Amino acid sequence: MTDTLRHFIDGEFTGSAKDFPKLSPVTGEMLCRVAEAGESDVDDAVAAARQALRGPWARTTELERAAVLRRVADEAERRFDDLVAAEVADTGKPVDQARTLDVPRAAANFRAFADIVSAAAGESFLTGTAGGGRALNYAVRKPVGVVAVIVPWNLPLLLLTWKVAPALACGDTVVVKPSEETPSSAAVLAEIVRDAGLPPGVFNLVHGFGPDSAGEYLVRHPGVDAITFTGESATGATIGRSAADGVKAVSFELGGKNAGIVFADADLDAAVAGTVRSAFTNGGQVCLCTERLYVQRPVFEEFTERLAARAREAVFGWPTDPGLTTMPLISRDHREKVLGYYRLARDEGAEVHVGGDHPVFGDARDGGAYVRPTVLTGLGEHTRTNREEIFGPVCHVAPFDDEDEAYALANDSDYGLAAAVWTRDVGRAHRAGSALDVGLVWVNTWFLRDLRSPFGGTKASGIGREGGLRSLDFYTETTNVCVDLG
Ligand code: NAD
Ligand code: 6OD
Repeated sequence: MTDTLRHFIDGEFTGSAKDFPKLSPVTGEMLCRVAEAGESDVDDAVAAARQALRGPWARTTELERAAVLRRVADEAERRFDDLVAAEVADTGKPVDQARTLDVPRAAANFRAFADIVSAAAGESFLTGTAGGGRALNYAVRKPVGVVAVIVPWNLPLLLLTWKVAPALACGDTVVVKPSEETPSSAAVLAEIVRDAGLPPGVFNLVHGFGPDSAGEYLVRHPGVDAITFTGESATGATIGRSAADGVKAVSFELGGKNAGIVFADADLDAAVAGTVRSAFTNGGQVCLCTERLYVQRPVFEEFTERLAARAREAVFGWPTDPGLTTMPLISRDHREKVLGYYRLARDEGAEVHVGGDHPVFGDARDGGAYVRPTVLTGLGEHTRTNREEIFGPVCHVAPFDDEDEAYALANDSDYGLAAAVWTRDVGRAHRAGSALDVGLVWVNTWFLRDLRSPFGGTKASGIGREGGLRSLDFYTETTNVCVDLG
């Protein structure tokens, strides 16, 4: 791949005066160059999106838009291999994972929101009037307008389509900006929506960075009505300030420092296997990953040793190899950050049971961004290692004695995204759901998704919820109509 990836504006692929290189996380070699949008490109994309709001798209019904979304899903399935290739090239993730998680979820997102918008009921109330008659109140959902969709690099296509699908279902138009690290699957998606018959200007794509680049130009653009953002909490705060100036609606899905809790009554085989997934999937680069694990004291040592043993067996390879349990981090910069946390953990007094460094392959992968999965113990709750999001394959394990202590430890965080609880006690399973100050609690599982359910975080992990009807609430404006029936 040596071409320059271009923006997609008003139904056409367009370039820019500036571009930047995209490097492979597997080897560090250049994969392609990518156009970097300047202010005028972002102006063009927003203008196209605004214009499309006044065109045929504005006259579509919910069922017509649902039919378009299903065509997009069909087309995504037809382009399955292209999407897998794009996602694997940009991230270095195992082909097996892209084929079973990332790419199927793109089609599923379009189908789910086609169903959700088709089935959504309206609201109406009969109201008494002063004269003894009746008035009818009913709520009309309208598109919120032009939505800026800004997403990160860890699950690029899954996260992009998670926002584009409901926005289109609601009749909005979008300008999307994928991460500078993962431009390729978004470019294939532009071809897919075009070929599925989406009118020009409804879906626009600009590439570039955040500050002083496409991201910043987009969020402060007066033609943008709403911003849906997934990424770091600090970036969310910056975008929030800009959104406040423009009085724009925001939906923020931000960082996590998620707890896992393993009670002594748990099925330990399932808890170990589940924690291997929750700590190390996607190289630990999932906002929902477990970075703090609390294990009830009677099983603490056994559990820690079993988790470390599984991490020691980590399977490295090339993305096309079967059976991989690892992948590179997204970039050398991110690898430096994660290795910096491995050093910090040692400086803060951690015992490193496994990992804490990077593998050496003796081949081209030494130019890539690999680190070893890492299991730590021995750190206090207020160390930086235990408070800051690392976003790598690393988990600190600490003991607890009783249920209240477990919840207190888990809740003692600036973040509040997700928790994974392992227990056979049904009452405790439900108590955990209420006691944990997070947006998502999984019991005896992790990252099991129903796209109709609410998704999002508390505290520094986000603002608002998406998923199911929550997404329809964000991607629409509601007008209440009150008619005096006499
Ligand atoms: P990031 O915040 O650095 O970047 C995310 C996106 O924002 C990128 O497209 C980037 O170019 C853009 N951006 C950066 N600065 C900007 C600015 N000033 N204005 C406009 N756009 C800007 O995040 P990242 O490093 O790409 O992703 C990792 C982070 O994302 C982690 O913190 C992770 O927890 C979080 N995340 C959260 C969720 C969730 O659902 N809560 C999901 C995935 C990832
Ligand atoms: O499953 C989803 O819908 C979702 N938004 C997942 C986020 C994963 C974070 O990295």
